[in-house]
Parts: sequence; structure tokens; C-alpha cells
Amino acid sequence: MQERFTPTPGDRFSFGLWTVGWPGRDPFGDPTRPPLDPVDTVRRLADLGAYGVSLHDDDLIPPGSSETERERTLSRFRAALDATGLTVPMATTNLFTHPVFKDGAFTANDRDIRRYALRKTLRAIDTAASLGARTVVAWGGREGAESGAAKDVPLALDRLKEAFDLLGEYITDQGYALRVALEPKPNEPRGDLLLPTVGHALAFIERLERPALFGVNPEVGHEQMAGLNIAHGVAQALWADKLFHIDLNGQCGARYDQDLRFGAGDLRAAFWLVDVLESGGYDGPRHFDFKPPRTEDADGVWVSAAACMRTYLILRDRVAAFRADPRVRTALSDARVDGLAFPTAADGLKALRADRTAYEEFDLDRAAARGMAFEALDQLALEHLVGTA
Ligand code: XLS
Ligand code: MN
Ligand code: MN
Repeated sequence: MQERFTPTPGDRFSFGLWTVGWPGRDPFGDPTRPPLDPVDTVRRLADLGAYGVSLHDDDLIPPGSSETERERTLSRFRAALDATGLTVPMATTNLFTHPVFKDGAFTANDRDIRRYALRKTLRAIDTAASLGARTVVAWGGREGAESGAAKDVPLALDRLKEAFDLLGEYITDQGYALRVALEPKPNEPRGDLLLPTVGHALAFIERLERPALFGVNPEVGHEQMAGLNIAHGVAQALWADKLFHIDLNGQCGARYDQDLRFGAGDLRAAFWLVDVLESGGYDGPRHFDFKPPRTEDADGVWVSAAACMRTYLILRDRVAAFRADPRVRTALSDARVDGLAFPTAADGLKALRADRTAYEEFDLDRAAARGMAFEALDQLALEHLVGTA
């Protein structure tokens, strides 16, 4: 019998090559682990029960590779995918590692660098399509600034729009079955980044020529770095039909991008995020963008990866139990949560204005005195989360 919290491909878990493959280089220290061969990563992920692997162009095809080397690498990687049944649901472009991107890519002040960034991204889109990906993630790695006068923000947004309009045109012209997911992040590696939150990205998308092609890829830690509620951000993305992808990980509050394993850091936020993902109609990959801490050796990397999936399944189980608990149903009703489903003025503006009970005769004191009973509801959630319900 399948153990309850053992992942299967049906759970749609995926990992970036750069996540388990992170050798542990940080701003203060050298790598603590040797690089991984992407082919071994594919095998290990499949063994652990994942269904997908994602990648940056450079994670698989080292920059500077010749055309022959590129083809050889791709076909070796494809063979591993075929042998394991793993898929590539998402691919992205590295526009941040090479020194040429020090002032950004699509919004670099230098036009030749912007043109190079676009060409590199077109190439990465070809790779994504050839590997069968359905989503291209665009994280603006260094689109930002450290100082006020260095970046003309309205012009940078013009250039960002120009870039995404061109990429949308390319995807459409090529007939690729791809959509683009913008990944917000408030800061790091730049002092401030453009499109810092889910909300900024959603607003930006509406200014593009092909808004239907674009959605968001929220990352747990990125929203939390901005002090925001990830479940709320994801709920709004779902509400806008824009949740194209998700980067799951852990983060302890507003500090550097920790990329902890999923569930580490703010466990309650993770509980509510799983609740939103499982009930909100999201059917995309449950993708982990985390970094096994550099304290781990090669085995610890896979312990950490397996834990991301196991924690997701545990939380999925706890959320389901919470939602199915009759005491929770009563608590929800006491908290009048379903009251929000009723339109406020379905009778129309005229009837609303004529309704004296809505204003002139409204008993303000009585309405203000009603308790909301949220505490009982929230304690039930906590007890389900910690297993005492
Ligand atoms: C970095 C981002 C990055 C993107 C992919 O903070 O999370 O890993 O997900 O480029
Ligand atoms: Mn991150
Ligand atoms: Mn990410």
C-alpha cells in the first residue's frame, strides 16, 4: 500500500535543476557541494516521486556551448526524461549571472545589452518549447537599481513592456503552446527590483499587447520578503485567472531570500497557501524553488527535496481534514464567512438608495456590537495544523 505522504507523479511536484543543484555558493563562501549532473538529477527526482523538472537555459546548456554541444546535451537530457517519464513543465532564462547583466537585461540602460537579453530569451523559449514545456517563467533577476537617479522607472517599464510584447509576438508566431509567468520579487540581488509583488505584476500584465499570454509565478518567500500574505496574493492571482505557476519554499519574515525547504519558516502561511491552491482551481505544477542549505552534503540535498513534497502532502491532508470537520463548518457559519457570497446590492443602485434600512434606519450600534467569532475558527485551524484537532 502507498504510504500516505509518499509523493507520486499524480501530485505534480516539480523542482528546478538549480534548486537541488545549488552547490552552496553564497556571498560569503565558496560552494560546499560538487555540481550535479542534470541527468542524475532527473533520475533522483523521478525516484523520489516528482513528475517534473524545470530549468534555466544555462542550467542545462553551459553558456558558450557550440551548436553540436547544445544538441548533444539536449539529447542526453531527453533520453533521461524518456527513461524516467519525468517532464519539463516549465523553463526559464538566466538573465542575471553573467556580468553583462549587472544593470539588468530587458531594462539595462545599454541598448545592446537589452537586445542580447532578448535574443538569449528567444533561444531559451525555443529550448522550452522543444522540451515540451507549457510555461516560461520570467524573473527579472537584475531589473532594478540601488540608487534613485540610476534608473528611470517609467522608461524601464516601457522597455519591459516592449520586451514582453516582442516575446509574446514570437511565441504566437512560432505557434508555441507556451504561456509566460512573471515572477515578482521585491529586492535581491538589486537593492530594489521592478515588479516587486504579485500585485505590481498583475497590473503590469494588463498593459501588455497580449495579456492573455501572461500570468504570474508567485514565490512564497518573495511575497514574505515584502511582508505580504502569500495566500492572499495567490488567491488574487487565481481570481484574475493569472496563476500560471507557483514557486514553493520557506522564508522567515522580511530578510534576505532564504529559499528554505517548503514548510520551513512560516508554517501557518504554508497551511493557508496549500488551502488556496487545493481549493482554488490551480492545476499546474507544485514547483519547489528552494535551496538545500549549504550545511547539507549530497545526501542531505535529497532529504531536503523529499521533505518539501512530504510537507506539502501533510499540509494537504491537514487542510482537507480542517475543511471536512463538522466543527469547522459550524465555526465558519458562526463567523458568517459564507455571507460574503451574497452580492451586496443585487437589487441595484436605485433600490439600494431607496432602502431606508440600509442607511437612515440602519442600527449602527447593533451591527457594530456583533462579534465575528474568528478566534474559535482560527484555533480550529491551528489544532488541525499541529494535529490536536
Ligand atoms: C530567484 C528566483 C529564481 C527564479 C527563476 O530569486 O526565485 O530562482 O525562480 O529564475
Ligand atoms: Mn527565492
Ligand atoms: Mn523563484
